[in-house]
Amino acid sequence: MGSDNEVNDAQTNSRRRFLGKSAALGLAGAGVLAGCKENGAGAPGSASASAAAAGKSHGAGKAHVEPGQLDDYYLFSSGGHSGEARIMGVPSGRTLRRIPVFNIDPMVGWGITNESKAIMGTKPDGSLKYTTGDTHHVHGSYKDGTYDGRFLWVNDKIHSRLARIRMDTMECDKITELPNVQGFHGIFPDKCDPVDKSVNHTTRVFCGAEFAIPFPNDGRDLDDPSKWGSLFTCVDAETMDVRWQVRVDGNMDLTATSYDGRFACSNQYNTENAADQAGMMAAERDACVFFDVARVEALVKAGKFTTIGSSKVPVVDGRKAVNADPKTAVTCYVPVGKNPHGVNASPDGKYMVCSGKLSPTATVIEVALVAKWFDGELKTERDAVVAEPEIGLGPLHTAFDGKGNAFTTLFLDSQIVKWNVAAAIAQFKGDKTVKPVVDRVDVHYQPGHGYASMGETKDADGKYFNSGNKFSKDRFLPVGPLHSETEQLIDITGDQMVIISDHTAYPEPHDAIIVRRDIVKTRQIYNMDDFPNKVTADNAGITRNGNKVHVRLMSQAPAFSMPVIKVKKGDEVTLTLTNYDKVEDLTHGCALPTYNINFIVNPQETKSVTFKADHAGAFWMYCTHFCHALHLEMRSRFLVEA
Ligand code: CUK
Ligand code: CUA
Ligand code: CA
Repeated sequence: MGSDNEVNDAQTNSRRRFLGKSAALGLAGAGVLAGCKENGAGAPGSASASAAAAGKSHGAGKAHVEPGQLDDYYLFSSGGHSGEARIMGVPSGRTLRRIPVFNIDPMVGWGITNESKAIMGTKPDGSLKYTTGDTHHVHGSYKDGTYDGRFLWVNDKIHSRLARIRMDTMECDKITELPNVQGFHGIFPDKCDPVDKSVNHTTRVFCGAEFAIPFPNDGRDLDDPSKWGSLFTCVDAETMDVRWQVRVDGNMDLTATSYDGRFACSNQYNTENAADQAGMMAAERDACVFFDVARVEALVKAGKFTTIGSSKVPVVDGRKAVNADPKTAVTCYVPVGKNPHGVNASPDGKYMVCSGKLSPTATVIEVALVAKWFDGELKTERDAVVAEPEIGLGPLHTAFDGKGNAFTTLFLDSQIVKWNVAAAIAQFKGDKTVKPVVDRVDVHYQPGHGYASMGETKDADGKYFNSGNKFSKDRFLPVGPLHSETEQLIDITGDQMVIISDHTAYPEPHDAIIVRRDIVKTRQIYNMDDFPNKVTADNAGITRNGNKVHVRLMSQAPAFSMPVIKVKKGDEVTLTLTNYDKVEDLTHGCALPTYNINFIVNPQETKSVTFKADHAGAFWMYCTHFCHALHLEMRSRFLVEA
């Protein structure tokens, strides 16, 4: 009943999209792969695809969450070059919250209040150091191999910053700029302390840098990129200080950590250390570099490091030439498929999977064999590879169901492929009877990241997989040249995958994690005592010190504590506002015309702004957040005398 046509259309679209893509990018290597697909090698089984379409059409009800009912999972996603992080409900796809991090957000006043500016970082004149960000990866803090609900971390690729979000308030509380790196892309928290194994929770966050730059980047070596390099960075999870860095050969991309705490690793698509695209695709294989974290820290302790420029951060040399002896090496470069993209740890803790991107394969690396290499008991790094199944074109990221299956996004094929890890290993060992690929499903279109419910923890439950698609084309009502992205939710409980819903996403989330709702415990209201600058009945009012004026204001629905606030033109005004309402969800806003002030205070919260009163006149300071039947009447006169 038209389902075959739909499948054909999807495949034609996918092919057309791919051709457009490869022509536009001039991807010579990918063009060869396309020929491979048209010849049928590694082609998606169209029989299975139509069977899928026939049998996979009645899953839609599973995404429906009745009015008044709650979702089973939180989805925490990045927001790409919007610079924010986001929260959705799964399976409903309801948008629950946007968390400003590296961007300015007038809804909450992020980048406007003094408190948020202090977290974001300011220039000597008090203005923001950066107003842009590019978030790609969100990961949560761990305890006993699963999420503990304390923190989320998210990267900024543009300015190489790592941000932390407190999960009790879902607000960013710290941002750290990494020294001497560019294109900071992959992040992953450790799951247990690499040195003190009794500490079974996240202590460090690892950061991979994608772009090579001169050391230091102050104008030297501009014409000799062969001297440039990239650094792997370790940030302390509690203090958010940079602990150390490791210089590598080649670049880094995504990052993962082993469940036992010993290793962090990063896939490398530019082992060539090339400065142009052709050069980056020159080698037949690239690598996944593993870091023995305890060994790095022993070198730091022993003083065996250098520093770069004005940075005091210890930099350990992880390049191959000085790490040839496995027994003292801090790095191990395991060869993987050409220009790999993701690296993901399987929930049983045994494997790391790198997707091939320019190779139609995934490379499975056994963590225990990497450990053997570092112990001097494995002949070559290559011997840590235990499988390399052919899965399809343009594999990018892999997720797991906790039942031995992997789900990889195929960007060029516009598919999700489900494959069995044990079968792939058996096939690699020479068993010709096994077929690793279990199922394929067309997604719409060109998936980037894919992630499964609890899939990056030992509690992977195999319920949902979300495909974050990079192109939506015809899936939604057209809204102009800029399209929404499509997030497609897939039921992965059965042998066959079933797409159960399409959700829109504002461009453009990359990665996300899907977290069981019982893990997340948020505050209902703030604790007033957490704010040292809180306004009290005793200190409320106006104080003046020369031309510095401090206005201390309270809000309680439906009024601000002062109906009239009078200052003089030229004053530097600090306005501190404490919300005295205690009712959950009773937020007030504070907007001041002409002065570009706009922020909110949640129940029992305090925030402040500082500005120069450089316009004389009468300005109505009003509440922006609908709070009461008299919300519109909740306003005060801010008078600036000439
Ligand atoms: S990257 Cu975007 S789809 Cu930044 Cu994780 Cu792979
Ligand atoms: Cu207070 Cu609206
Ligand atoms: Ca390469």
